Amino acid sequence: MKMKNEKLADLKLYLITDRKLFAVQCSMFVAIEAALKAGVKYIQLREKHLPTRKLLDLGYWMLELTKEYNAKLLINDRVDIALAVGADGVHLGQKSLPVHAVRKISDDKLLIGVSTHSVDEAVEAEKDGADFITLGPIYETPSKLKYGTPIGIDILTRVKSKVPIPVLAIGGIKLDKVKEIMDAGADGIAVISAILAAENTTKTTEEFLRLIK
Ligand code: 3NM
Repeated sequence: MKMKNEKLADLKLYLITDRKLFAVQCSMFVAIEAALKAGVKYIQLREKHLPTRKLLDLGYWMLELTKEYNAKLLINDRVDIALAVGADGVHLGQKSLPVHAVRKISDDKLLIGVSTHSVDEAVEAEKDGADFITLGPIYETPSKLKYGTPIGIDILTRVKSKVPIPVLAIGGIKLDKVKEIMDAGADGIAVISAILAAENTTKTTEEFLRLIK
């Protein structure tokens, strides 16, 4: 447990991938590398609807890249891919395998994050043994329907009073929202578009890191 808490010390800014924001895959790598250079320490490979072997190859690539910058790689949903590539962890959705089952099949070797969208889901994830959670969508996201109605910032305070594990706010977060999110008690922030679609990835990432501290 101590080792896991130490590992989570850098979990302030969690960058999530989305190949659909890029015309070609190599541009995504360029953006991710810029964010890593700027200091991001946690990346989630979240590429839905890719054939398993393509995802595996992408996982190997991403692991090489994140290792170069001493950052952690978590794989969305796919415990099998996380274990096969030797990733640091897995990020589970509400329909993924539950945390206790992942702990069992991974021999407790993976860091486990869980996406939550309400106080109940947050409490449940913590009870089930999650190392950290994301909570959202806090604001409107570019694809509203996919992530649901915004839940607002007040829920961060309520969840923080009930769960001791790190809570990262997610959903529609841009630089101008960081202060109110951190003031509401979040431990950090998870983003896709604010960094991956930024004109200047390096500057934006540095600014996020500065504001979160
Ligand atoms: N999960 P952006 S919101 C992947 O609420 C994801 O669980 C969410 O993208 C949740 O930073 C979201 O571009 C999208 O708004 C985050």
